[in-house]
Amino acid sequence: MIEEQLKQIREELSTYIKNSTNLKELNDVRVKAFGKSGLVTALSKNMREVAPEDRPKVGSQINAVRSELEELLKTKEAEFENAELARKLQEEQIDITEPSIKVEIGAYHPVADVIDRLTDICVDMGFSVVEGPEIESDYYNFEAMNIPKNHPSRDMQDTFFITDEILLRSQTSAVQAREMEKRKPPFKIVCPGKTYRNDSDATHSPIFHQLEGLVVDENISMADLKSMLTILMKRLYGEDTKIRFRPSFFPFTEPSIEVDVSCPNCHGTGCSICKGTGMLELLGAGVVNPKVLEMSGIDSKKYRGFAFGFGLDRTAMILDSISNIRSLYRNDIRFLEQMKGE
Ligand code: FA5
Repeated sequence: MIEEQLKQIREELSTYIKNSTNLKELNDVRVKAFGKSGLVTALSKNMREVAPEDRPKVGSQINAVRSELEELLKTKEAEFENAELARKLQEEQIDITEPSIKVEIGAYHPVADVIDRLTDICVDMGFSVVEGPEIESDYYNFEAMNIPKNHPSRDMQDTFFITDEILLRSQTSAVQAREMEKRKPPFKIVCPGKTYRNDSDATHSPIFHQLEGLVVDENISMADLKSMLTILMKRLYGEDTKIRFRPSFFPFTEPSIEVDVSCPNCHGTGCSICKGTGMLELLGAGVVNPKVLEMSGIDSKKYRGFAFGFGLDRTAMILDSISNIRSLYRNDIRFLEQMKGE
């Protein structure tokens, strides 16, 4: 009797397995066979009804059918899985001959690049890099720099005032007094940052960038300043760079100099960019006026200093042969593309 049932179950379930068309249907057959109330499970439960002497034989017949069905299920399952894998491989095929998507690589802005290069050279020379506020007080921008209120030397820098006492800094020299108040000599600092003046032509922009340098120590002289600047310029522009030191005037340095390098446009022959001189003014510098040291609480009998202020936009123009300062700020993609280099 049970043997008859077993035969019937075996045939019925094998047909279901063979005819199933997907994994879900196959799973339904598995439940139908081996689930809690599955057909094969029920047979095993009914073993009590089999005569004891027949039980081993019937038991092994049930096991044989169980193994056979399990094997069929496994084979069919593998079939479905392989078909699915083949489908995926076909659908998700990557065409390695197709041209790849171009990744656009940007470039450093010439001014950011110059800031990096100059600060790197200065750090190599033992300078610390500091920052100062762009919205500055009249005191730090002018008075602490030995430029009293109503003094004619203020006219050298056409300044954007916010109130009578607050302004957009017209020079990074404003960090000098801030740092002198904070630090004990000897020290060497550089400060790159934005500066603002009411200026606009081929070499002047209302927003531009400077890099201030200040060294305070005993026995500092003009010779130290000149040799330091010469090394710095040659490292920046190359060994054969033409540099010119000119006497100048700044209220906060005494003596003062201005430093020029050969014009990138005419290479020294004279053009409208360099106003016919063949050279472009790059920075102001000098030996720190003892009054400035004293105002910030540094003993000018013991310590001396030198300071310099690079115009970074001009430094970039010379490095990258840019003839108009406005090109740096127009955001013209054709110009920026050229800055990518190789
Ligand atoms: C100063 O600003 C002094 N603070 C520099 C200094 C520092 C002197 C420490 C002594 C000691 P000057 O006004 O010359 O100096 O400006 C310095 C440089 O900034 C100039 O040589 C020029 O390269 C750049 N510069 C000045 N005005 C502009 C502007 N409107 N646009 C672009 N660059 C400018």
